[in-house]
Amino acid sequence: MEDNSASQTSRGWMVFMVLIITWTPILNPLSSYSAGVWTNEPAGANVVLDCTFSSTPSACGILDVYSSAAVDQDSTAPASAPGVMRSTIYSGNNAGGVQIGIGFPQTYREMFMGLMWRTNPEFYGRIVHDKMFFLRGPQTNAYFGMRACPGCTSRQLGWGFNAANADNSHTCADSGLWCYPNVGSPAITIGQWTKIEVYLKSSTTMTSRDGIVRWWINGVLAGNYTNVNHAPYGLNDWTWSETWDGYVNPAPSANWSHYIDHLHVSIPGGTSTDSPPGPPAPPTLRNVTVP
Ligand SMILES: [Ca+2]
Repeated sequence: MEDNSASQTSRGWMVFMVLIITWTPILNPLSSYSAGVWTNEPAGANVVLDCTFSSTPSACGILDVYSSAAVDQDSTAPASAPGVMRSTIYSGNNAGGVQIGIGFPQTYREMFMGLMWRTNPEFYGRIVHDKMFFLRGPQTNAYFGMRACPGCTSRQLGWGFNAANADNSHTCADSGLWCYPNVGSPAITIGQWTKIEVYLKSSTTMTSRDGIVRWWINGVLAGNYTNVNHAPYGLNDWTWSETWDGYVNPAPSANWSHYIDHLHVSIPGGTSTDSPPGPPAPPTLRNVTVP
């Protein structure tokens, strides 16, 4: 015989547990960001910049070249609400936006960056790639941005080259000028907050094909190249620039805005001289006593 009372009790518990599981994310929607935001940051990395944009970029030591960054409030910002940095090109203009950046006092062989970012829903985009931020060093230039797809709601984040002195045509598309996400295809959605993480390792030389670039979208690995030529003289610069400086054609018919909630830069592995490996250390000579 079935025990109806026991069955009713267990069914009641099951309904209760389902409700708890169902409602927990709604009751605490941002817990995954508040604890361990940068989940792909190498362990032990030394933080050199952590900016909440609760005030101007300069409050974090970031230069605002044109004094055009706006400080807005957005309670939906995932990492450090409500302060956010806004960069806008206004409807009908061929120029606008910001150039903000920071140069570190020394160069590093590796660099990690975490960025919490979104556009506004009205963002349409250029007929060329929409440049966003640069991670670079002396005599090198490369950027992350959205592949050209004006008007698309779903966009692809890739790595592009801006310097003629690095040839990556052996591994990247468009004669080495555009590196697609080659692992996964997590898209970014216009208007929605997105967590972008990047890890870079300098190549030994401009032709050694042993540099590394990886990037993650909302924690999911999107791109992983381990044979690039980039930043052989080290990494020491983070810059955000849409390069909206006079050449946006056709001009936008609505305001286009980028928002940055939080920027985090750290140096994995310290300043190890073995990253990438250099020549072997000179041998230690010892006196040998012959009996
Ligand atoms: Ca913030």
